[in-house]
Amino acid sequence: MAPPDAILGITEAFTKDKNPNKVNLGVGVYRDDNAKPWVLPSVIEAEKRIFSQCMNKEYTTIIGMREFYNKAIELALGDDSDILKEKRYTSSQCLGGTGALRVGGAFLGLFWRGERLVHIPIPSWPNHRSIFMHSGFKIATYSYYDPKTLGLTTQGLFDALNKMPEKSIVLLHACAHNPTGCDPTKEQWCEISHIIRCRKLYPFFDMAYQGFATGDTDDDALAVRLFANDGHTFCLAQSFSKNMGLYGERVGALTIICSSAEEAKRVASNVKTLIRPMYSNPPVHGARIAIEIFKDNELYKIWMEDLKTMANRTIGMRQELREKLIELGSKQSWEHITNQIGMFCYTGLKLEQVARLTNEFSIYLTKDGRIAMVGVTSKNVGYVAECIHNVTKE
Ligand code: CBA
Repeated sequence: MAPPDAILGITEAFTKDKNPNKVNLGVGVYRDDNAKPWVLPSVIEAEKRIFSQCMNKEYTTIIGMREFYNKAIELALGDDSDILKEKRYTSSQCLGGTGALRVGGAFLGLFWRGERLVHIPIPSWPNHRSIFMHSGFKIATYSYYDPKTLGLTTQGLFDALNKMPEKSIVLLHACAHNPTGCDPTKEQWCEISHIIRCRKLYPFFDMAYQGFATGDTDDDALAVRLFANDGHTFCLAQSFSKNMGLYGERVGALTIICSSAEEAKRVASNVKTLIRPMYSNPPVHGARIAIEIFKDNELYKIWMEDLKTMANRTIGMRQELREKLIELGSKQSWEHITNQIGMFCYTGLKLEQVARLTNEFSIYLTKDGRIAMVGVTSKNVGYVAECIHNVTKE
């Protein structure tokens, strides 16, 4: 038997639990204040429009729908991007962010496996390691987070980048780092870009949370746009699972930024040869939803509001959770709960404390102490705070 998945395995355990107070803070999926899945109003309207058009169910192309992937990359780079004007890129519709990472990994693996290492931050989303291993790469790690300060280890990160062998692939979380919720500042991103250029490293951005960090898609694209302006070539995996709430529809995009339009054509031809034997072509429904939202100004505005609704509810819950812990008399500051951004809070809870939360109180979270803030609601925040206080007081 293989072990259960570090994140999705938690939902399986949660489902079996009979405790009426149980709370699932494992997987990063947004919940409304009644702890129910939330279908975005923009998505509901987009689906109505799709159904009214009685579209056929034909296969799309190997790399999916042009209207989708062109708008996806525009969202990431901004519509005035030189890369787009010069056609120095190739994009493909993929199966969520995971699919985009996997196709990108396979493409790089075609040429560089055995030659180059993929460097992943410590900690990172556990699937990164598996995805690049399955793409044929050996994995190395780099310093990112300091458990003592519960924040970014700026110098540790710069030193690690400076020591990487030339031409290494560096996996970077574009925004709302999972699991820590700690992102570099603009100045730190500038320095990261500078080191990456000097060391001739190859960046691979994973952008699973655009719009989820600050509630603003442009602000969250800061790092990717900075690298684009600095002239890097890189891979970018985008997910629309979180920001459009299209989890099970599997909507994502892979873009490979190239040094010329001519190179981009050659890259695109190779990407097609990888996707065809993997899954032939992507599903159409979820991407059609995204297209409806992208192409209509009114719907787009509703989507932007939806994003703010999700981001603001999550930020509000961070505040409440911290206040409740202080009210309960916790001696710790819990400042990091409100300092961190995105879907998750990296609580700093130890393995034994996590085990107690789950075994004694039916609060489910990942073993590294990460809680999905998006699963905390005004109804369960008191219970979550009490239980965290219970396992953290001496
Ligand atoms: N990259 C990062 C950094 C992620 O956190 C996730 C999702 C993905 C995959 C890519 P998609 O569903 O579009 O393939 O996104 N991570 C989780 O939210 C969860 O969905 C999480 O709880 O960590 C998962 O698959 O593990």
